[in-house]
Amino acid sequence: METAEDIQIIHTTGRNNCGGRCIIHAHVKDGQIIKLTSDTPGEAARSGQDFPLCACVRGLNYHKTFLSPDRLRYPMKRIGERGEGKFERITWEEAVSMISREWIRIRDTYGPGSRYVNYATGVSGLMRGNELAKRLLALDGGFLDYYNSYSTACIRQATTLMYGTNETGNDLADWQNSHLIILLGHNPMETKFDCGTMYYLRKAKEKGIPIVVIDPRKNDTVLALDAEWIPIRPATDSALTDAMAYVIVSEHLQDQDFLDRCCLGFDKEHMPAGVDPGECYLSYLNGEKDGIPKTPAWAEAITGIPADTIISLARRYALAKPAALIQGFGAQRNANGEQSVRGGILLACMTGNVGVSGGWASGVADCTRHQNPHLDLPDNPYPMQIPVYRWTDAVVRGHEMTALDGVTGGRQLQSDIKMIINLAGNCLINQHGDINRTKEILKDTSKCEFILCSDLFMTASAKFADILLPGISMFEGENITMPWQYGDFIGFNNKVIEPLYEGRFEYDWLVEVAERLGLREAFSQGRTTGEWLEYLYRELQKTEKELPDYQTFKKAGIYRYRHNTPVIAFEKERRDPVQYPFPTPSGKIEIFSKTVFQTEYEDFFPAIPRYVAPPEGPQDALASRYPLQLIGWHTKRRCHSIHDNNPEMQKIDPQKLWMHPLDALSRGIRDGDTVLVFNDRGQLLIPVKVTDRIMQGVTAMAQGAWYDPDPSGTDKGGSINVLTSLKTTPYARGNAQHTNLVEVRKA
Ligand SMILES: Nc1nc2c(c(=O)[nH]1)N[C@H]1C(S)=C(S)[C@@H](COP(=O)(O)OP(=O)(O)OC[C@H]3O[C@@H](n4cnc5c(=O)[nH]c(N)nc54)[C@H](O)[C@@H]3O)O[C@H]1N2
Ligand SMILES: Nc1nc2c(c(=O)[nH]1)N[C@H]1C(S)=C(S)[C@@H](COP(=O)(O)OP(=O)(O)OC[C@H]3O[C@@H](n4cnc5c(=O)[nH]c(N)nc54)[C@H](O)[C@@H]3O)O[C@H]1N2
Ligand SMILES: [Mo]
Repeated sequence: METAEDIQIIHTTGRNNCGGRCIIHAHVKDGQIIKLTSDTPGEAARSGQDFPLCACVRGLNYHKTFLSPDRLRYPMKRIGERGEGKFERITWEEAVSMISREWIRIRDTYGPGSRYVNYATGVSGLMRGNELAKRLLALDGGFLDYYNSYSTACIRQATTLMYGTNETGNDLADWQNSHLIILLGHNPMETKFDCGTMYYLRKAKEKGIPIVVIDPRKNDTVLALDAEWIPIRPATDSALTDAMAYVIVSEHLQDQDFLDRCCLGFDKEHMPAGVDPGECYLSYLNGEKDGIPKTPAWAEAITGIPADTIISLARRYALAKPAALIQGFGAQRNANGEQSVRGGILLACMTGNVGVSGGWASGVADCTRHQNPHLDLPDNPYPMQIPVYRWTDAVVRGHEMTALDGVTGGRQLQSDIKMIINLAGNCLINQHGDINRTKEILKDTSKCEFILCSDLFMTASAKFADILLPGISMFEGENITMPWQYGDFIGFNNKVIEPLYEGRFEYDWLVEVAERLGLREAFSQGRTTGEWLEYLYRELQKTEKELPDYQTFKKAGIYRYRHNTPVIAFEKERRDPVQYPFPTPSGKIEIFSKTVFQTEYEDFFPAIPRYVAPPEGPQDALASRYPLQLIGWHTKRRCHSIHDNNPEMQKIDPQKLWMHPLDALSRGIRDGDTVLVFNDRGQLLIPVKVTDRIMQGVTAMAQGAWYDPDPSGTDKGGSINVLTSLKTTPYARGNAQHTNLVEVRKA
């Protein structure tokens, strides 16, 4: 019989790139994990917290994903063509020698700017391979760095453009004070940003606060909250916000006092000096230059939302006082991404919902009440950076790239990328855009000469490695985990079991590479991973006085702060914008940006929030050949590409293409049929789910499925990035992976 003494419970937290960071209790018997449980409402209440940091179905299955027998077992070197997936076993000693040799050769041949560490979020902990590799490269002469993320390129840059900061969120508990909540491109029932969002939305619902979801799909959040659903054509949100603005102005519902005191560029009377006042937002809205007033009828033709619905939504939002228009990241991973964000912020300003309880300034809405621990990078001697989504460009034509391509920190890159370090990431292939083009670029070993990967599995990216190393999972080593935007806690990964096979944490072999470079001491400062964690925790304790001692924290696996100051973003700026200016160039919220007005971009980017018909949007001429819009979303069954190889997770939400019944009918397609989805970039096979949960003219498939091409190059895995484009957005140079035109036919 099993007794409690046989079973040891070790506390840990999730550490992939899911905002959830749930508490995991690992039940261990004879060195094996027998099950995982999580935080409960009762436990949370006992420790004085409103809600538990509770694992979802993925969290409770982490061991089944990460300890699967498909794990990479030992270091390997490529023997076939690059990307073919043929490898031969080598020793760790050989691996470290080969890495060091290539590292030095490439540095000495092409210079530090030829070395690049790919975006990678498989280990989103304090100690993570990609950041540690950057640390070593910085000590060794430098590397080409990136800015932006695949997550929030447009929303972060657009929020800063208007408010001068990303700290635009109230605390979530404040939603209880709203009279109306609008979720724009947000599906928190599936996409965890944290454990609080759904808790507080449910409370709002119970209180009777109306909730509206604007999304091309009737997403799981609509169902979970029994919310109102307004379907919209993808990449047209800014046409909706323009028309709502039009209604608000026509009916004199705007908070003119707030606009006059706090904003720049709404009307002619509040424009920056030296700019034609006719460039203001109101002139655009009334069609003073283009002759097109941005009426609800105008927006209906673009967004597919009936004019009456737009009118009623505008009135409700303007009159609710206060109301919260909350943006997810879905509408900004779009070819019109910056504008969708700016449109939301504009409406929050017009309705005076900024700086008030129950309101919401919109934008990315960070609300940082506690600092996270962090490992400082030494100064990078190579000053230039590229937008992250442009790394494939930098492999092909880096030496030509300039500010027009989004290069910062210098005039022009000095080199193409010749070495890529990809540790715990699948953005080399699976999660980056246009897989066929990316493969073609990476296959050519005369372009990027050396690719180093570390992962747990033979992913699509791992297959492109020259040296492929086995990592360790969250159960096999220590780390500290940090929340996303509203966490108010820090977590600890306790070591639960010994590393499987020959797996090693990235830091441990990087120290050996450092040794070969003569940088061991500078790199490691004599610390092991565990010693770094303790050191960095103690550094944090200097400012976060509430933190318990290290051993207590470690044993509990979590610390949740008890003292959180209530935050209403921009309260003082709203009250007294003269004494407390917004951190923008003008000190006001910049509805009109003079900086943008005076800058040259590769593609058109206006100085005001306004709809611009995007490439591959519904109005693109390409729609005559590829008439269906295709978006992705982040499914509950995966964290990006993680868990796709876990059969238990496959059952939860089988990979399917969502298609409206009328679009299916006109193509002779029936529910369950396998279809071919294609455009000029590629094609894939996938079963269809015919459903009225998606708007007519739009199709969708969850992002993250494992790319699995047949010999002719047709993907059988339902991996959306076969169809996505590498074209970046005009201002942020962000990834528009939700903006694609395709056609679908029965296979
Ligand atoms: N379960 C799960 N949770 C996750 C992740 C995961 O992979 N799995 N990933 C985490 C990470 S790293 C991130 S960055 C976030 C991602 O969070 P988000 O980017 O917010 O998630 P998405 O599912 O891409 O998009 C949210 C919603 O936007 C809708 N949408 C798409 N295009 C448009 C549009 O043009 N307009 C409007 N109004 N809506 C649109 C989609 O249908 C979707 O329902 O989630 C995090 N949480
Ligand atoms: N079309 C489309 N593409 C997208 C998105 C989209 O919405 N649409 N979303 C984008 C977003 S928001 C993001 S954040 C990126 C995410 O892109 P990635 O950061 O590439 O995310 P994952 O797919 O989670 O890849 C993590 C990798 O780490 C490995 N891994 C997991 N745990 C460990 C570990 O402990 N050690 C080691 N060594 N490896 C580990 C996993 O096996 C996996 O290969 O994808 C982007 N790509
Ligand atoms: Mo992300």
